[in-house]
Amino acid sequence: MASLDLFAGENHEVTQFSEQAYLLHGHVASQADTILSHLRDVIKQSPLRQFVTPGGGKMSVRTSSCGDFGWITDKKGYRYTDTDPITKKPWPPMPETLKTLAEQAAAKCGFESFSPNACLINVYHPGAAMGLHQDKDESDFSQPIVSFSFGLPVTFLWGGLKRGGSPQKVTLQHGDVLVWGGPDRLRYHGVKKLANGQHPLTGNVRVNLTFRVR
Ligand SMILES: O=C(O)CCC(=O)C(=O)O
Ligand SMILES: [Mn+2]
Repeated sequence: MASLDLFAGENHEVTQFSEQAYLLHGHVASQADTILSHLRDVIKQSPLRQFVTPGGGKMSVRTSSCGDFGWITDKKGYRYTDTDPITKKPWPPMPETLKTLAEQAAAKCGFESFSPNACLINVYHPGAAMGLHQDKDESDFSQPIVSFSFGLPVTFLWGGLKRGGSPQKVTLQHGDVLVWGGPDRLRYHGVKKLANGQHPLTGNVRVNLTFRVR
């Protein structure tokens, strides 16, 4: 893992963990209070829920979305929708502050034209995990994924472009931002089971936001 000169002068450390995958340590930590309060508003409108995968299993993570599109799964498959299947209303708008922060993080990593129209909210309680998968329900893979993490730390798994092999392990802490795109856009990734813990801002959970161009 290398630190990049590209980011010299920034306060936060950056780790490049593959060709176009970057960990911006603590990058949104100072905005966490604001971001989490926006999320509370979103979740009041479109509640967290445990989706069922096409295979019939219930996901351990609790999910909602904001933006023009939200990611869903049910027996029919994985996809984006413009309305929340629970409320039957459009997904809550993506708060401008969140969109701007995600765009700025992408731009720092060389993705200047990123303008996300979907933000997936994942809330992990202890024991929740996400298996290795690709983010491939979007239509433009030239656009990166930008991911914010809050609350309890977790081990993020960074695999290859195909299944198999042993993934790299990257610890994600409160306020960390991941950006991946270009040749790394379709990498398999996931998170290990969340361990018990307490965080001053989130209690016993980890919150993850992924910003995408649907
Ligand atoms: O929780 C994370 O860090 C990753 C989430 C993820 O990969 C996804 O929602 O597709
Ligand atoms: Mn993913």
